[in-house]
Amino acid sequence: MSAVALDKQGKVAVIAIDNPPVNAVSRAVREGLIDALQRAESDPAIEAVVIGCTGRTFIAGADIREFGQPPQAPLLPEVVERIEACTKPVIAALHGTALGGGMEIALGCHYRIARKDASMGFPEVTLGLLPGATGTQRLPRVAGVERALEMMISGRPVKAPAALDAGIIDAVSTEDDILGAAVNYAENLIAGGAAPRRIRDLETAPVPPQFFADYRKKMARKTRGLPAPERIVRCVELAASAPYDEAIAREREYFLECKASPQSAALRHAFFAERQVSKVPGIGKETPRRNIHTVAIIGAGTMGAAIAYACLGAGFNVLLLDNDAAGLERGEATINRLYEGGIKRGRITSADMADGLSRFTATRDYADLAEADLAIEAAFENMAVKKEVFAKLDSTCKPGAILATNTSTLDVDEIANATQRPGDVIGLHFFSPAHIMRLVEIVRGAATEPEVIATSLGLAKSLGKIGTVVGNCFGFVGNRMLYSYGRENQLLLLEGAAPEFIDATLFDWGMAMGPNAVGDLAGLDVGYKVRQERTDLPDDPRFYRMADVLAKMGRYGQKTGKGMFRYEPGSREPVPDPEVQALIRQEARRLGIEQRDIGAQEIIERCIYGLVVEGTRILEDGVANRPGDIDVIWINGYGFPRHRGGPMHYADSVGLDRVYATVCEFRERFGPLYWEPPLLLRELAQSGRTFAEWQMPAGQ
Ligand code: T1G
Repeated sequence: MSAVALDKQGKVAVIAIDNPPVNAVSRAVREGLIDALQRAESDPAIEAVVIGCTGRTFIAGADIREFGQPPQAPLLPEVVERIEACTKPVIAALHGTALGGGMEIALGCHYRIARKDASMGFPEVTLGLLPGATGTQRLPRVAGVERALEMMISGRPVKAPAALDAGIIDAVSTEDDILGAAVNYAENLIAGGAAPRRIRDLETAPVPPQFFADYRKKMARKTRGLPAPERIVRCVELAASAPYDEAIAREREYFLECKASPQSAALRHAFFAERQVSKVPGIGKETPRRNIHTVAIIGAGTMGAAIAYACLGAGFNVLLLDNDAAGLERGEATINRLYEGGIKRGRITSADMADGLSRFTATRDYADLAEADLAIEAAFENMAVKKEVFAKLDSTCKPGAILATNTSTLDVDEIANATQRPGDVIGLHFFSPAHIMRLVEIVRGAATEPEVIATSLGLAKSLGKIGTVVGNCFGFVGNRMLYSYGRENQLLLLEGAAPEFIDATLFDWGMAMGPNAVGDLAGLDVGYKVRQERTDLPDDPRFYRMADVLAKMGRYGQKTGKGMFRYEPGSREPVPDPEVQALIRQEARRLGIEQRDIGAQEIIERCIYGLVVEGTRILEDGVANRPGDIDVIWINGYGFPRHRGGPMHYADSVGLDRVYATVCEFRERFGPLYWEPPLLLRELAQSGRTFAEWQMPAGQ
């Protein structure tokens, strides 16, 4: 079946693209478009042409899957120019999410009409690219330099009414049938004798000379490490200063540079990896899902209240239980505060708040949870407390209710076995702040039913989060790897690297925050308590030594005004503390560690390869379904730089042979306790394969 159909309605030709799921502009679509346009243009009965799409959206972009292959003619810029050169008026009919190459096709048309609920934009920068099919030259000509830069550098779409105001489209239709509305629009153009109107013939409105320099300064912090934003600015400068054809040639050159960049490869990997995570072995479209209408959250602390707020925002009925009256009040106050903050930032309205609170109930009585479809325990991180809560839930909640724990490290099977229904028990590890962080680790217990997993995946999607299914081990995937990353940080401190240098090195490398600043933010007491509960810590007095020393001194971090760093009252800015430096030297002496100068490269390799080695072990243990899932977890839960693709993709980009050689060197220098190379890493390195090519062995 052709991806492009040509139909005639009176004097109007209707070209309809049908390339599910999002009408991406594949090669077949590009060929079909040119062919259909050719036929419409040569048909004397036709006086105008409409280009639209069937299905849920207008074209959502070039087909990203083609980017890994050599470009295939006809190229998208050629298709756009061909549309614009048409001698008859061409009208774009926009609905759904008209994005990237789809918007470039729309701007190649002579007129544009959009359904009122349509959105449109240029998200290429989120893939490390720029609009490479004349978008950087057309958008500034219709929307102006500032609006064009804002849309292309942020990648954020705008709704149809805003696009109309900006001059990007010509009309907004309230009709569902946008193709029909576009045909009517075309008929009116014919009746009015309208001619083709080409954006390339417009001039870009001038901007003050200093504008671009100021814009570069403004965007620098947000776009560090990324080549595409700077090239987008250069293209827009050309739109305001150079002849169209010269500028288009440079746009193509810059696009190819971006497409070839490791950053774009990483961002495209992240895009697809985030869509792969929901494909879980043993869970298919045929797996039943349980209906979730009412969610009970047990524990009204920071996490519980934020989870409750997220569930309210997703339209669920929510019960919040805490056995402590003051704690429950604090939880309710937190939810109100989150609503008020959302209203202040314009994210939600007061009607949303009223609607949410109408579905909210606070209680101290487990009996009120009897009809909940899902209970999420967010109580104190202590096994005895969790077992007590689950025993109560087991005896209270209706049959078929899902019982989830928000534990970040504890054994989900042990919790499940505290109930008579282990098949209904699962881990839903939210990340703080739970209403903002997109990641949820869905921890499958040994007994967890497939439909409970499938329902949890659906819940994550309803919450607008990325649910990654992981196995049950200490720390699951994210926190298990965090121990390797944190361990190396702690060892580097004892060996002589200053905390502020470690943090600056990893921040400059791309991490959202340095590990020592993160420790002070989370609270060194939190990690200390978890380590006290563990019975499987390495027999190594250096393991998290400084974190323990500081925690025992009451130096918890921001919450106590000092931890690894000092904090001025009211400030969250970490300040190096000579007292900590002295403490580190003292502990190093006690441990017989001779301190030395340590360079940035060693810091990066030891912390990041520490993640890669642990991630490899996680794959060997079958705790993650694929390397991409590990990447998704670390990008969305721990601030790993998206433009490096996650730990496993990053290792592939370095080359597993090089990573393996470095790990072997670390084993020689630091011993096998932490640096024994996993067999899988050796096998992949020695066979010249990548993590991306690796598949979980069947049945694991
Ligand atoms: N190419 C190929 N596949 C795509 C795709 C694309 N552009 N967009 C989505 N898919 C697949 C996706 O992998 C998934 O596949 C399915 O469609 C549903 O997607 C030259 C260079 C449109 C808002 O960046 O933002 O144009 O997992 O789960 O949540 O200048 O998809 O089912 O097998 O995300 O409803 C620019 C990317 C490209 C838009 C829909 N365009 N897509 O979200 O569904 S570069 C984009 C999205 C470009 C030109 C430049 C979202 C969506 P599977 P989904 P959704």
